[in-house]
Amino acid sequence: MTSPADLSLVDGEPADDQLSDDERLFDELIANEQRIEPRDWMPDAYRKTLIRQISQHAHSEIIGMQPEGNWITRAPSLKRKAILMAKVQDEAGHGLYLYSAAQTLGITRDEMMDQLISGKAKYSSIFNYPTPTWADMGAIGWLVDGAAICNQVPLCRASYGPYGRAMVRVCKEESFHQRQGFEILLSLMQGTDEQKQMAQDAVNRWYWPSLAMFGPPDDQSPNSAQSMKWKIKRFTNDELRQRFVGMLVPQAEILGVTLPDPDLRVDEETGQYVIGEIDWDEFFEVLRGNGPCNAERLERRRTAHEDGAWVREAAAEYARKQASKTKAAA
Ligand code: FAQ
Repeated sequence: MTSPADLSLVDGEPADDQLSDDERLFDELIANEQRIEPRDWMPDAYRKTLIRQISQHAHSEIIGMQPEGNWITRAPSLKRKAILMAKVQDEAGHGLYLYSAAQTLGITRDEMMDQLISGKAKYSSIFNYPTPTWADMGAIGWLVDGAAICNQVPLCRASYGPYGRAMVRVCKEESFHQRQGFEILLSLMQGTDEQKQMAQDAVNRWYWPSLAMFGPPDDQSPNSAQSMKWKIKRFTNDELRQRFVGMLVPQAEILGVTLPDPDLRVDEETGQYVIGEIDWDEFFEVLRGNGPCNAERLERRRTAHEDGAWVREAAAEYARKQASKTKAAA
């Protein structure tokens, strides 16, 4: 007969009496919904997963400034410029909180930046699509920030303290971003026929990529199961995607836009929305670096990094002088 301890070995996990005190404490904290903090012991794989997810998230915020940054000088009024500039600055702030959260796990900012500009690191697929019209600013706010909120509200309860706490403020700001996008689309939908068409075209462009943003379907998501056990992720990619579509449908009705999915319907038995087929080939191509704007986004990031070298040098020199003044005064 197989004892429960043997069964857990079959599962690939050590039996309880083989766990070290550190491992047992870690498991207890997770089971009791308590937070893991930077100085706590944690399994190597947990640390690596967090560094992977948090750094990718930070890179997404930083690269995500580009599609909208493209419109700051061309926004249709001073008010729209000011709002867009504030939004893009918020994304920079989110990137910085997230880089700081990742640094608490033992990776340096320089290492993360090298991974990004060398093209080794992933960042969200969504930021590799172009923004040809002003209506794209509305569609990004409504759909991309909307998807980001759906994905990130559960991350406020992530088991790693610095990540969960960073997410609280990020979500508050994303919620403002989503409303400003909705309001841009609403204004356009109350305008001329051309403006209405421009809004609908932008929704058509961003709808499917925003659904893909939640990540591959659950049966092709290698990281989900373990991340959910560790309570980093609280829902699977498909669960969140489903929730997002349920949120969009009534909002699309208010806007008067059509979601470009002829197969979208409610399943009568489950009451859940059933969506058409997402183009996963396109998604994986974007991840391989072959999306419409991957090369341009990385090139711009590289140039910005090189152009910013003198700022980093000046800041380091300032810090050095301050430190020597403090030392001399002591
Ligand atoms: N793009 O096993 P899973 C924003 C990768 S911030 C690129 O399911 P996981 C704010 C994934 O990394 C948007 N790669 O992975 C804003 C993994 O590759 P790896 C970013 C993707 O980690 C708005 C592989 O596929 N948000 O929008 C994508 O369990 C407007 C297998 O996937 C976050 O990062 C993708 N879409 O779940 C800014 C949220 N999806 O690393 C400016 C935090 C998957 O094994 C303007 N992250 N991959 O080589 C997460 O919640 C998770 O990491 C997921 C992926 C859900 C993204």
